[in-house]
Parts: sequence; structure tokens; C-alpha cells
Amino acid sequence: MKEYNFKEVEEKWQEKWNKNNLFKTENVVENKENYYVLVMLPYPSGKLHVGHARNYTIGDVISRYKRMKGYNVLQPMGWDSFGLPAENAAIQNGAHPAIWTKSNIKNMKRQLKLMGLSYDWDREIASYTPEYYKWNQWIFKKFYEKGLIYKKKSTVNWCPECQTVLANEQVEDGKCWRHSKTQVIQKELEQWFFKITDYADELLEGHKELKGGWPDKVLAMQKNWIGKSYGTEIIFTVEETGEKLPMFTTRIDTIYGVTYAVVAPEHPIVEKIVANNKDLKEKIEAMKNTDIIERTAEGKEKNGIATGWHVVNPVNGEKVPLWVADYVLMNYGTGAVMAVPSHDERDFAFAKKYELPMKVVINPKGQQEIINVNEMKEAFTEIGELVNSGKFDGINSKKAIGVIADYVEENGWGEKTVKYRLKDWGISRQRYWGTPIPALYCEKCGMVMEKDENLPVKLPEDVKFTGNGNPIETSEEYKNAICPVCGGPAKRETDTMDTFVDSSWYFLRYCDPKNEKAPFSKEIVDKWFPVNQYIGGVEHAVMHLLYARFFHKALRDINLVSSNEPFKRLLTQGMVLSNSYFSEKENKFLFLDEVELKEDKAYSKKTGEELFVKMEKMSKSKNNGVDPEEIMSKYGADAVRLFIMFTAPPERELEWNENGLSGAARFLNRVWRIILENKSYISEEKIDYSKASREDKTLIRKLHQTIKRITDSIEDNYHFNTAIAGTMELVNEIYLYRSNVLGTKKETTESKKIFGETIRDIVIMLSPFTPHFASELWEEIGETKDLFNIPWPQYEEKLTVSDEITMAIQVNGKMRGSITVNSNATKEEVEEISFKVDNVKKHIDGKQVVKVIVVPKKIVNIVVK
Ligand code: ANZ
Ligand code: ZN
Ligand code: ZN
Repeated sequence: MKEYNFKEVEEKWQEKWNKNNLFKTENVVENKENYYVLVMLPYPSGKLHVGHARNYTIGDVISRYKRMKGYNVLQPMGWDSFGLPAENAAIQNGAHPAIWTKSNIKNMKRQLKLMGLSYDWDREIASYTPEYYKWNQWIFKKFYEKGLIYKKKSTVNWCPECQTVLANEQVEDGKCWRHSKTQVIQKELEQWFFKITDYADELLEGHKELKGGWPDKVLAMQKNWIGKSYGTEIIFTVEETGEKLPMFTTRIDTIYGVTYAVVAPEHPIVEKIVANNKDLKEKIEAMKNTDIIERTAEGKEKNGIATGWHVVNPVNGEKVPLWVADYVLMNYGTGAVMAVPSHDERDFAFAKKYELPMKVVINPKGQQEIINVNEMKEAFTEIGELVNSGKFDGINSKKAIGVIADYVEENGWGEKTVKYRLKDWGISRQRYWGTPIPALYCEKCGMVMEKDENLPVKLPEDVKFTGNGNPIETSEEYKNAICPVCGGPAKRETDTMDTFVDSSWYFLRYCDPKNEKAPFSKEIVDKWFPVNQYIGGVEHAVMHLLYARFFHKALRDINLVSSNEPFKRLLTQGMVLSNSYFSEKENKFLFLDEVELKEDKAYSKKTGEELFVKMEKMSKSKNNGVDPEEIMSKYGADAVRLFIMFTAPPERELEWNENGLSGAARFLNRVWRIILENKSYISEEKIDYSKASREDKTLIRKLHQTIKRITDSIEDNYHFNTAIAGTMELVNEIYLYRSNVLGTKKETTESKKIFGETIRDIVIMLSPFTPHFASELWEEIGETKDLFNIPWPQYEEKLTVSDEITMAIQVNGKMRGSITVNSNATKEEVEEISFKVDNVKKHIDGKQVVKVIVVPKKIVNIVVK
């Protein structure tokens, strides 16, 4: 018998698939419904990691399964290939980002092919190519014309040493990534924004369409990110100047409890306050420069500065002090907050820290005496009854929100408003490796967009990557351009676009990747959209998935697509974890090959020290990463795919372990052996079920049960682990069958057919998971058609249930035994067998049988005298 050599098998089939481009997909196939399987396109960092391997295996299994179910399946792949790492590499070793990017793509593509993934490589796209980013620019112009893009001043991270803007990832502990001693400061710059907030409501509304198809968790995260809240904007008056200071509150019911007010350090009023106070000005500048992420982190201590100014509460005329505090954000609400320390946790902590007064305005329902502020350990944030609130005393606080809001509106002190947490999307990057923004600045015409026929505005080549400033600005040729309107001199915009722009519509380009006249044809896109199944990491739950949804709706509104939502179903795969090994002596994590494993314990090979073992997310810092290519060369791609799919349901965490992997490899060998050793039994004739023996029937039943179980578990939320477990049980069953039936007296012409049909179905059902392995077996059993186009096996419901039944036998109403008979046995047959049961015989011997009552399929009662 030929041994299973995964290397040979995998190479052979990969070559075949590649040579004939077997997974090329047409946009229309007669009599087939389209099904679009999309996996999140990778950033070409250089090497695939296990997270990719998991994501792409899931996508491939779904694609292969759907193909066998008769769909015309599209499964494309591409490269999210603009971004910082390529530029950082250029700064560090001088190679142009394009060279670095291309060689990384090449290597990762080779690795993807090793995995046996069924992509239509003819549709491959890479966002760094002018053929792709030309359409980013084109779409940018369309959005601009639609009023969806504008410029405004906004703060950026700035390294005074590099003289450049830093991305958030380049700020480490508030310092520059290249200058560990240089404090990063915040600087105001003109930036481009996409008006995603125009779609805030629709993005929320869309959840109705996505419910059921998307994980609830992701919808909840998006909802939270959009953060719609209903509130009141109430206008306080600044005592010192008489100007109006509107504040946004969701809790107007607490208006009588305001004891001070706070503004963000960036609030315009602050400039007036510090105008003649150098000391105060410096303090506030320092506050502004602390990292915004750190500033607003939950549980973070709040810092404030008293201004000496006051504001007046319009409702009761009370004068309260005005503070500046770091926890107030300028870009939420109005950037000013009425503080109610007795009923808000943040305000409470702040008031305690700075010894500011408090006043209780809500009391627990039914409680006689009012809460004593001096005894409060924390804010009272529950619903209760209003107190100390003038004519509103006694009202339920929740109801009071509406009542007092009306009162405020009636008196012209403010109005009810809706606020969103969602901010407009800032897409300007002062970077080289991204899509150039197609705008120019002409002395005569002002800001103008480049003409369509001049797109793409290509990235300049004559640039220097020094780490100082934006590399694009080192190209004189690029900067000095011609105004497309008047033909005079103009300066080209040097900002490039956030790479999230690239990934907001790439899935549309896959449908029509070579179109030179438009980003894609609407007609073709409509044949594929919405994407039937999108698969990727949960880390993209908010930004990427929200931006992509926004893009889709905006594209719909300029009549480029018809669907409202891009992705019908979303699967977020779980993380991959593996053991980390920490050495206390060396104070570092060891690599697996530096570790000796003995009886559940781990020791350092070098020092013999026992190590701390912990399952953790794979990461460079823990030295617990697994290289998919290395693992595939050891066990084969099919075993790796099988292991990944068997070990955990796709949305759960997956704990990597080599024993599991070698278990998967052993299973494949087991399947290989039984099929190859017995392939001479395979027959193509139809099974005559009426001739099947009891053993035959058991196997047939197990086969149909397994088809049902696998089909259901794939259809029902992709629980591939259950599907594979089903196949494993079926394989056990054929091993039993072989030793009990094949080659024994029980063997009949039916046995061969039954065995043949079972292994044929096993091969088909394994093929989405282990495609090379299954293709080879398919060929071995004499099949000649392409396995991936073979229809998925059908089960017959009636064959999944046993046709044998067990009946109880009673003698004069007393239980004396039971019999197993065929469910369609006649009354006579049932009687005849019943009389043969030993314990029954004992009780009727020597007696006269009066009658036999048969309750069909249940009881045989023999009445004797
Ligand atoms: C008074 C008050 C009393 C508040 C109380 C809360 C509880 P959501 O629901 O998330 O929209 N706030 C308003 N603008 C802010 C800003 N720019 N930075 C920080 N905090 C701000 O939050 C709205 C509440 O957050 C508002 O209601 C306001 O505090 C605060 F017992 O006003 B509240
Ligand atoms: Zn720096
Ligand atoms: Zn001009």
C-alpha cells in the first residue's frame, strides 16, 4: 500500500489547481446562485501568522462547502499594502517602501498557496498600486462633491525633534518612537475629514438589517461607538463677561444640584480667561499636551485647575465656580459640563479631590430624610425622587428629565438635543506611503481638485526617507504643480489618506478588478452584494467595519451600489493562544525550543530551572508565536487546517497544542489506510436496502446520521468542530465494519456497495477541510471528476433512524422480557418471536394461552390460564 506522503500530495494538487486556475470565478453562471465569501485582506508584514491561517482556513472551508452545495462561489484575496511599517522600514534601512512591500507580498502569497486556499487569483488587488489608489482619489472627489468631505483644524501628535507628525502607534508612553527622551506634544493642523456623522443615525438603523447575521457583540460595540444620547443643551452665563456658555447634559433632572462647572482645556473661553495670567496659561498648556487617550481613560485620576471665574445657573440664578479639567473633551457635546458631584461619579471624585461643595437633589424613593452629603462615600446615581429642586420636588427623577427639559425650553434657557459620540473621520496623514489626496492650492483659484483625466496623482519617486518631516515634501516636482482650473502654478496637497480608506471598499473592486473606466461596474457588483459571509478578527469590530458600512451607504447615495449594507453575515474568529514559558532567573520568556517538557512541567534546557507556563495570546513579546509555514512543513497543510477547525468553534479562542496537531495527522493516516487497503471493495452499483443485513444497516444509518450532522453543523453557525467529530465517529464505524463484515462470511454484494458509498462520502465530506488529502484519495478510488465540484452528499431522513423497534412482553400483565423486531414485522411474526424468549417460555409452559394482545410497536401481552 502506498504511504500517505503529505508533501508529495500537497505539491501535486497545488500545482494542478494553480496551473488550470481552477478557482477562477465568473460573475454569472447559468442556474447557479452567487455566493460571496470574503476574508479580511492581510497587511503584508512579511510572513503569515497563525491568526491569518485560522481566518483563511475558515473562509476556505465555507467556500469549498458552498461550492459543493451548488453555488457559484467568489473567494478573492488581496493586500492592504499601504501604511506605516513599510515607511518605517524605509527610514531604518533605506529601501523604498514599494520594494519592501512587493517582496513581502511575494512571500506571503507563496505561503497562502501552501495552505491550499481556493482563491480566484485573477482578482487579486493591492492597494499600493496606482491602478487601485486611482479610485480612492476618484471616490474622494465624488464624496467631496457630495459635501461629505471638509477640512478643519485638529490636533495631531508632534515630535519636536523629528519635526513631524506621529501616528498614535509611534507614540510610546507619551514619547517619540525614535526619540525616547522627547515628549510628544499636541499641535493644531488643518486636516481632511469624512463626514461619517451624517450617517450616524442610518448606521444605527442598519443594525436591524444586520441582526442575526452579525454577532450581537459587534453590533453592541458599534452602537456604543456611535453613542447616541438624548439630552439638553442648557445655557449658563459667564459672570465675568456676560457671555453664554452652553453645556450638554443627559441629566437635566439634576440641574438644581450643580455646584460648579468644568470646561475642556481646549475650550475657546479658556483663552480669554488666561489672557492676562501667564501662570494659569502654562498650567493649562501642560494639561493640553498630555496624551488624549491617557487623559480620558476610565478610572484615571482627574486633574483640574480653578479659573477664578464663575457661571450662573439659569434655572435658579445660583453662581458657581468655573474650572478647567482634563476629563472634559472638547469634541463631545459642547466641551463644557455642569457638574453635579452628588449624582455623578466623575464629578464626585473631582469634588472630593478639590474640596468643592455638593448638593443632593435626588433621594432614594420613599426615604424620609434627605441623604447627608457629608456622609456620602460615592455618588447616588440611581433613580429616585427630586429634592431641593423647587417646584419639582417629589417627582420621579427619570420623569423629571422630560419635565424639566420642557421647562428649560419654555423659558428659553436651552433646548433638547441629540448628541453622538461618533466623530467625523479624520483621514489626513502626513506620510508618504498612502494615497495622495488629489487636491491643489492655487493662488488664484484657491483649493481645487485634480481633474479626473489626471488621476491617479502618483506618489513621487524622488523622495528622501530621513525620518524628519513628511517625505513627500522632499519632492519639489510633486509639490509644484499646475492648477487644473487656470493653468497657473499651484501647490499640491502633501497629506495622504488613512489606509482605512483603502479597506473601506476593496471588496467592491474584487467584483470588477480590472475596470479602467470606473472603480467597478454597478451591474457586476449588484450580482455579488451584499457579501454573503465576511470573516475576520474582532479587533476590526469598530473602525474598519464602521468605515466600510459608511462608505457603502455613501456610495449608494451616489448611485454606485444598490445595497444598503456591504456584509450580510459576519463571523469574528477567536484569538489563537499558546503556552508561554517564563524564566524567573533570566527574567524573560523562552522559546519553545529552549524548553524541555516533562510530565506536564516545563524546564529551561539551559539552566534546568522550572518555568512558569501560561496559555496566552500569541505574541512576539511572549515568544510563544507559531510559524504556520514551519508547522505545515512538519505536519502538512491539511493536518494544520484540520487541527484549526477541529479544536474550537471559529468564534472561540483556540488553544494551540502540538499533540492536537499530531492527532489530526494520525487521523488522516487512519483514513488513508482504511480506504487504500480496502479500495478493491468499492463498487458503483446502487444499494438495494431490502437486502441489507443488520450490520449493513447500522453502517448506513451512521452514514446518513453523519451527513445530516455535518451538514447541520456547518449550516448552523459554522460549527466545524462538531462536523469533524462526526466524520471521526464514522471512520471508527467503518473500521468496525471492516473487521466484522468485510472478508467474513457476512460479506455480501451489498456490503461492498455500502462500504464503497460510505468511504466515497467520507472523502467528499473531508474535502473542504483537507482538500489535497481528499483529492488524492478521490483519485485513488478511481474518481476522475474534480472533487470540489462534486455535489455535497444528501441524507435521507428515513435512513437516519433505525427501522428496528423494541417491544415489551408481558404474561398476564407482568413484564417478562423484550424483543427487537423490524418495525414493519407482522402481528404473527411478533407473536412467534415472543414465544421463543426464555423467560416468557418459563411462564407459559404447561398453561393454556387464552389470547395474545399486540399493541403495535409497544407491547405484546400474552394471557394464560
Ligand atoms: C450633568 C450630569 C449629572 C451628568 C449627572 C451626568 C450625570 P453621555 O451619556 O455619554 O452622552 N459630559 C457632557 N459633555 C462632556 C464632555 N465634553 N466631556 C466629558 N463629559 C461630558 O454623557 C453625557 C454626560 O457626560 C453629561 O451629563 C455630562 O455630565 C457629561 F448626575 O451633566 B452630565
Ligand atoms: Zn522624534
Ligand atoms: Zn488656478
